[in-house]
Amino acid sequence: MGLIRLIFGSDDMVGAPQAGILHCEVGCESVRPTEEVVGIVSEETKGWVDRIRAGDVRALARAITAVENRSADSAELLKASFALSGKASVLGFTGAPGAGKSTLVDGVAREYRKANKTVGIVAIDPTSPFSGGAILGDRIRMQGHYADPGIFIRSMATRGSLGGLARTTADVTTILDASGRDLVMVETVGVGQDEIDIVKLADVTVVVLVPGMGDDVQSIKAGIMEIADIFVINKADRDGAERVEREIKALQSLALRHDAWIPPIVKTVAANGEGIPELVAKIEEYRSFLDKSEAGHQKRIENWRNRLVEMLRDALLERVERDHLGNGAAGRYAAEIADHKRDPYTIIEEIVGALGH
Ligand SMILES: Nc1nc2c(ncn2[C@@H]2O[C@H](COP(=O)(O)OP(=O)(O)OP(=O)(O)O)[C@@H](O)[C@H]2O)c(=O)[nH]1
Ligand SMILES: [Mg+2]
Repeated sequence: MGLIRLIFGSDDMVGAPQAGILHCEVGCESVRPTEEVVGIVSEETKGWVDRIRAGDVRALARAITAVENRSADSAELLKASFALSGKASVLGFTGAPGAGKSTLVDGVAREYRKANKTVGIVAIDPTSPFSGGAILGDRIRMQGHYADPGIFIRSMATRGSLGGLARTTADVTTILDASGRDLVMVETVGVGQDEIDIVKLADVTVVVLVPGMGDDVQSIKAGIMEIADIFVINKADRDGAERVEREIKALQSLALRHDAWIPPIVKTVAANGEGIPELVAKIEEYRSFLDKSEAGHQKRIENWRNRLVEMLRDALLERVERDHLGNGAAGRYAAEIADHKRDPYTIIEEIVGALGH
């Protein structure tokens, strides 16, 4: 149990805030920060977070950029934001390029807006160096939302992502969550390891397939069966939707899940909104399944176990690079090893042994 540096004005707080510091030993889960972040966070960061919470879109955009660039102020910002996060539902959408993910995300966002829910969208741009067009495409398709402050859209390039794409996406999600959005949707292409890591962030993962993929369902089955909570067969206006459905069902009969949920299959025509209300209903059904079954809590614990290890790996490596491998040291070690003057095992022992000193 940690020290929680927070808060004023929460109803269900355990104990009274003492100079802004609350020691939490039992029932920490019920401690929900609401209004202000205090403690070791600087006044400047506090003001920044307050502006984000108040709906200042520029402050939010600047925070996301800081996190993407791992700029010096991002660590403090994330600490402050984390305390305020954990309330949004995170929905992941993944599928092949052009499957209609952006159109679908757009439709789902509109549907949630009807219920007055606020939405943050992170679209991960495909890795191609020529993908400027894709970002633009997303912007144009989603531009209908631009006038609506209830929807915040951010495209993120996969290239040049510092500290790993999955981690950056996770941190951006934390910022959007802390900004008070009810939902955060993450769109990512494909089912490579990176994407799987990204959707593991999500409470609900929607895998988007389209008719005419042929053997593709087969070839990506390991990935999609592992991550899909809901299948969407988009472009159901085209021939072959039934075939894709049969293929998914066949694979489902072989797949094992840790929980009792059988991922439903929803057919949509995202381009004209058909099937979107049904999809939202399934998303909500799964969310309440997660709440009722404790599976959601377990899923979050499991995700954090993985993320913690990743974060620790990044942090340790960063530190080793800074303290032990700078000023050409890495090159010197490498040359010594290549020339058989020293062995790498001893060098690693020395470096690791020096950590913490
Ligand atoms: N026929 C048909 N076309 C659709 C449907 N949904 C989307 N499209 C079209 O498919 C194309 C790709 O849609 P996007 O939403 O950009 O797909 P995406 O999966 O986000 O694409 P990337 O992000 O580039 O991987 C667009 O031209 C859409 O208008 C649908 O249900 N039926
Ligand atoms: Mg897209």
